[in-house]
Amino acid sequence: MGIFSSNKPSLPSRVRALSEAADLAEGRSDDDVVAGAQRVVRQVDRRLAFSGEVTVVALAGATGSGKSSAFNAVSGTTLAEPGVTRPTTAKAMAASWGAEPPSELLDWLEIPRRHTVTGGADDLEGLVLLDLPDHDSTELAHRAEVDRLVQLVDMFIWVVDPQKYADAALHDRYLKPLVAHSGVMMVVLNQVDTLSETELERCLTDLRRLLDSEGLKKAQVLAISAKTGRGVDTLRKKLSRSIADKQTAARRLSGDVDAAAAALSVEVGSAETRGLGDARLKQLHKALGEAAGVPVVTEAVLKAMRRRGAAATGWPALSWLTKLRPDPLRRLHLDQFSSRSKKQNQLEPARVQRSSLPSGTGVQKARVDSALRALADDASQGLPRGWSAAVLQASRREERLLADDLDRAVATTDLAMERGQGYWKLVQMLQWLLIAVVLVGLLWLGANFALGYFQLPRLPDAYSYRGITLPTMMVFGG
Ligand SMILES: Nc1nc2c(ncn2[C@@H]2O[C@H](COP(=O)(O)OP(=O)(O)O)[C@@H](O)[C@H]2O)c(=O)[nH]1
Ligand SMILES: [Mg+2]
Repeated sequence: MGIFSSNKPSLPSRVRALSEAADLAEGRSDDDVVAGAQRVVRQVDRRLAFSGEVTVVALAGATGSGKSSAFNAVSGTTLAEPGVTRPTTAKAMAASWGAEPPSELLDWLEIPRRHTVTGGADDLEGLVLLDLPDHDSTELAHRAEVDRLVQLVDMFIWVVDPQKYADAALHDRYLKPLVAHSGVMMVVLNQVDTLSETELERCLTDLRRLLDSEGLKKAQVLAISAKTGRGVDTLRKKLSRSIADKQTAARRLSGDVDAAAAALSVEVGSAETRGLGDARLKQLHKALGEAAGVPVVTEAVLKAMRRRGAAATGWPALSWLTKLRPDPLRRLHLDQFSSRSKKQNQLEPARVQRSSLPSGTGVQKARVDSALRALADDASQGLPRGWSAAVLQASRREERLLADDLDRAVATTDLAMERGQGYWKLVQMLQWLLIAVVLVGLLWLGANFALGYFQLPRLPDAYSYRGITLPTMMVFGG
């Protein structure tokens, strides 16, 4: 699948491919995985429909890590209330930079509390900064809101503090599952004013090592103090850069497509599609032919052909006797006259009547069955179980029609009984010629006998060999 190549096709075309794959996998692969892929397709379509000029960045983290403080420090406002008595509101808050607030995008994100940041430098133009609820809140609704928005935002800033940066709740529940999005992820170590420089260094090294071990090498790490303002400028610069190339949203969505495609690919398998083997096809065709009565027809045609050949080429004086025997094709109602043979007034089956064929026996049907199964097994080799079951099912879907089609195929086959009869004519002509020779010889001998009786001179001997005359030769030779 092109989805995994390093030289990736465009995001829209990859989404269409994912959509098609998910639709095809429906009912054949794990329902959750398929639903997940379909959700990603919907989300990408929705997000791409909104302006690419806007980048939505979420400040997320544990209670008291300093999300609200960082929000205020970056925005240069006091919109967020740091350190308020918990629980705080379950809803996220948004601050947007730029002349026009992206209302429709915020509607889609379902964020009711919105502010527009005016004044100051416009290096953050196009940024929508979200202050999320605490992911470790005792309130279920808060955690649910975090989980919902984590699916939708373009970029993450995980705010951690020196005490809880290695917290398993954060790493296991959020960071590791978001590995496909490490390119749009920052981990900000806040409250560094509480650390000595050596402690800070040790802390940063440990955090980096931890993230690397989780496969989050691309995630950026930054130390700030929302209180003293240390590192906040750097954070703003990094944000500004992420916004400037306007690719952050696409990068996030691309990660979603990658993750969904990878999950789906496990369900679909990566087996090469094999063609149908010749030997297996032959086996199936043979079984089908037998079930449809082809050998019976072949046998009957052969017998009929022999009989007719004998009738046509046998001694004309006796050939009527052969015609008295029943035609083997009549039993199968194969003795239909084709328009062509009617003209020639010749018995010639052109078509087989379907109703007259013996229907396949149990053995023959079982043979078709096993040939079909062998073919389906072959074709679905290496596929996950749901898919090989689908192949087998598909191979049987037209089974009812198959019997009909087979009957029709046999019934509409031209038996070509008129072929190969040219030499019958030749033999027939030869027969009559020889009979004529015998008759001429007899007449000749008779004439000589009559002439001798009346003591008249006999006919001159045209030719004789060792005393045997030509008319005698004609009679016996003919
Ligand atoms: N020393 C210090 N305290 C901070 C810093 N950032 C936030 N705090 C304090 O940590 C507490 C929680 O901060 P808050 O922004 O409300 O965290 P939130 O729960 O993640 O939104 C507040 O009392 C802040 O004053 C910082 O950089 N240094
Ligand atoms: Mg807060």
